[in-house]
Amino acid sequence: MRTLVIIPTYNERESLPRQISAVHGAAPEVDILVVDDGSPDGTGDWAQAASETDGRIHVLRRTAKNGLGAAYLAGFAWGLDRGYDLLCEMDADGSHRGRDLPTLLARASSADLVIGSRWIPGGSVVNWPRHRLLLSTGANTYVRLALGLRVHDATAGFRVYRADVLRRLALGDVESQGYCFQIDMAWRVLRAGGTVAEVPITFVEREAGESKMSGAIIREALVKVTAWGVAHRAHQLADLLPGRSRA
Ligand SMILES: Nc1nc2c(ncn2[C@@H]2O[C@H](COP(=O)(O)OP(=O)(O)O)[C@@H](O)[C@H]2O)c(=O)[nH]1
Ligand SMILES: [Mg+2]
Repeated sequence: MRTLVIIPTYNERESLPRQISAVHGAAPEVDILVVDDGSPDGTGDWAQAASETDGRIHVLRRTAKNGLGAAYLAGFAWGLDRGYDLLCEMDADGSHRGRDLPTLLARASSADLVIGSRWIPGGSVVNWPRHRLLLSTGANTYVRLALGLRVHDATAGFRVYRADVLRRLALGDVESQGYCFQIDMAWRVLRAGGTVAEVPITFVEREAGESKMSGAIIREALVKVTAWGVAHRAHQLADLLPGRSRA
């Protein structure tokens, strides 16, 4: 299986070298694509230099900070064009441990999407402040209620997709920019008839650099999930009305 680990970066100069070593330490055979959005701190320059000495490292340099969703979509297109079988998502900041990657990759033999989950037995979060724990558990509860999504960690960003499921999705229609992208993608995989598996991971809060989580990102997720939920429930209700049946 040819595997590509996509790492989106914005100002991760300190964390990225350690993340790449951790990934290659645990899975030496995988290729890595860094998708940098013009980080002013030189992350893209570092990645470019690293790619010139290690053939497993590649860089996609974009000019403006356009959000996590757009960075991943560009990374998926790059990887699908080059025939990778598995496309992974991982953060640059050390939160997703290299040592958990082989477990996710192994599980992808029997699932279209594998999520590294904090919220199933065996999963955990290290060093998160209370407000981040509440945000994550609250968001996941809301997603389950609004969309009926049977996933425990729908916002998780440590994932493995089988290339064939990504090819079946209309990726050009995905508009989610921030972390809502993760929910959007999990829901699309399930609606396309794909299978989603979760494996427990230990998520470790970053030691260097800053989180890009913001009020705008939270609002985008809340507004979008609510709109999708209303449309989904209206559709379910319409199916129950007399004289209406599923085609
Ligand atoms: N290319 C790109 N990467 C981003 C953007 N926003 C966040 N990231 C990266 O996405 C990953 C997760 O972001 P982070 O700020 O750690 O979020 P948190 O873990 O939820 O606090 C990190 O590797 C970030 O550098 C963006 O707009 N563009
Ligand atoms: Mg982080």
